[in-house]
Amino acid sequence: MTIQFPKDFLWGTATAAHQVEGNNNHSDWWDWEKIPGKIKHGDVSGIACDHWGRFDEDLALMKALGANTYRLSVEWAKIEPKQGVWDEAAIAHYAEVVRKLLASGIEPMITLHHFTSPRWWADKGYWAWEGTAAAFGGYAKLVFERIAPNVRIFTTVNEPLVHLGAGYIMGIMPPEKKGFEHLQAPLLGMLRAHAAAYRALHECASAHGKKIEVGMAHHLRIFDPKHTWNPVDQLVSKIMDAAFNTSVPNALETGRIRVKVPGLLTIDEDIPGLANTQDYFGLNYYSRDLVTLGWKDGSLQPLPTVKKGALVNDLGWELYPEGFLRVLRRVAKHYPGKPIYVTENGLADAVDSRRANFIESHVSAMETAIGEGVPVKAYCHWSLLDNFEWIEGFEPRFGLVEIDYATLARKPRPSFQVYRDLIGRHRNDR
Ligand code: IFM
Repeated sequence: MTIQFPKDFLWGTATAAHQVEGNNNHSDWWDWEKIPGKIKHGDVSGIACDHWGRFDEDLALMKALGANTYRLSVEWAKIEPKQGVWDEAAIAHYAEVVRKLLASGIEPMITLHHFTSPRWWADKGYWAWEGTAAAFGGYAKLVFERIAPNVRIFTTVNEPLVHLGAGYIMGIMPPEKKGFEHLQAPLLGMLRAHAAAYRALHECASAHGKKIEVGMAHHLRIFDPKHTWNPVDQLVSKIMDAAFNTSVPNALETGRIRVKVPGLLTIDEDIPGLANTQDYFGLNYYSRDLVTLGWKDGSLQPLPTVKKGALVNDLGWELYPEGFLRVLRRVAKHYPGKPIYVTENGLADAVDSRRANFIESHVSAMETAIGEGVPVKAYCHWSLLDNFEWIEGFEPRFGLVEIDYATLARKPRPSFQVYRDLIGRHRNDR
């Protein structure tokens, strides 16, 4: 099916500060990643892709791609390296980045928190610290006023449950807490901080006579039962789906966070000021898990597995474009009328043998959804550049553009041209 994409549809790419910029030396990750055994091959982010120093070169790549949006994160640890101390050079840098993007007809989408945190705030207890909502709200205000007064789309937190799940349940990212019992305090704190940032951004925008949209970027996965005939697997996949996919987005609508994983976790709290704090649905979609129940760390737990024989990416994640269509339909049904921005979608593919097809099949799923009336308004491919993939280090290659980490030279992959041609066919705003 070929349909007309909406005239104002945004086509582009996404990155995150720590993964590409380099020198994030006031952040929690800067210290943590240096502890032996934390990151594959002992990689450390270091200079990363030097996106900080080579932004003009990367902007030229975005222009060559024909993009009209770029989702980036600004780094709280660089902007406020010590509590209450704002770094003027960092602020000026980001303000310049925003100015250059706008001048190039590329609409910036700004994320405030993408996994990494200022060291001073980490030391106070991250999201669970009682001063967090005020601190995060103040940071949001600063970002709007000094960096992004002409930006329309803001994301407060990237993938809340991936970030908290890895840091507080699985213990594989800072602050390395392991066990479901650790989740409640940071999750509630994060939701309060989101509400504070949502308010701060909107208050600043109205004071400037601007209309903005604020939300989160939710990582939604398909959880199907491993054995479709097995009622236990059916139940477990439903539990995973409710906890991981719907608990936080629902909370931003209703003001009440409810997470239930029987025997492991029950959270049910009202958060004042949280209701109606997502103006759009930010969607990161990658893959599906086939879920079953099994023993892990001494307890019976939902276990994700990958379909036998499935086409996978270099990290072993199933490539499943049908899931993208399912997720888009579902978001449209559950949050009627809300614009959907695909804030991330991509794959690790070092030899670039699956990326072109991945992009085409996922855009085609989006086309089908739009044809059915699903209000998708943006697609950001993850990622513009190869980058530092957290505990996997630099090995996975998510970039449309290959980075030679010895020289930092950029080389567009063949799939870059495929995406460029696709944008050329579908962009309607010029
Ligand atoms: O690299 C990450 C990104 O930081 C968050 N979303 C998923 C990507 C690929 O794993």
